[in-house]
Amino acid sequence: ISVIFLCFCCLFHGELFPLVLNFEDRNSVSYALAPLHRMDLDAFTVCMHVLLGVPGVHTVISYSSDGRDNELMVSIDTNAREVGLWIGDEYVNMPHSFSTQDWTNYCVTWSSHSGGVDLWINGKVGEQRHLQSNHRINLTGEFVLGKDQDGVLGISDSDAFVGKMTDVNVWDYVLTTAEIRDQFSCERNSTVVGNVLSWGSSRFKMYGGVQPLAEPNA
Ligand SMILES: [Ca+2]
Repeated sequence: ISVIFLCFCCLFHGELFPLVLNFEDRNSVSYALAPLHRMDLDAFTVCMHVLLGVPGVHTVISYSSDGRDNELMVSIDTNAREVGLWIGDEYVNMPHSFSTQDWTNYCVTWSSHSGGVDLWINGKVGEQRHLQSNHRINLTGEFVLGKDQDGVLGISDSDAFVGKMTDVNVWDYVLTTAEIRDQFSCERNSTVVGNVLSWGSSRFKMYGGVQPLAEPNA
């Protein structure tokens, strides 16, 4: 078990600053735990920069509560070209036509007021879907990065993340279009880092083959 303080990292002038998490394979014990601020969410934005290593389904971030294995989870399916979102054990898929082998910025926003879900890829929004209006997400534990969390202590090795990720942030509100584009282009203002999960100021615990990379292209 290693506990490492992650430096601020961000896309800037085409380069990624440290720090990047590297998930080399689908090793079942390879994941990271990210602390979260305990709260009830009635809206959120989750954003990330990822470089996917192999085709398939990649679980980026997951959270399970006492009663729900899939209280909050975001996965990226390169074969189906869609992003999957679980909230409160209900699922919606967000198809898109985007395809790349390069670093990509994904954001997913949700608001319980309407249940509206939006997917942003590199600062461009897709068609709105709906999920779990009037639901509240009770956050009490930790986020799992790179694996699907089931139960309080369970880690599933299906749909494991393979590749590199950085700038995984979670906010407790829906970012505006300008804020989404700011975090994509890494404008250094207060909205770049999430207030629920704060990349660069949170201490992460890494297990198995997850490695921090100082140089993302090394
Ligand atoms: Ca789960």
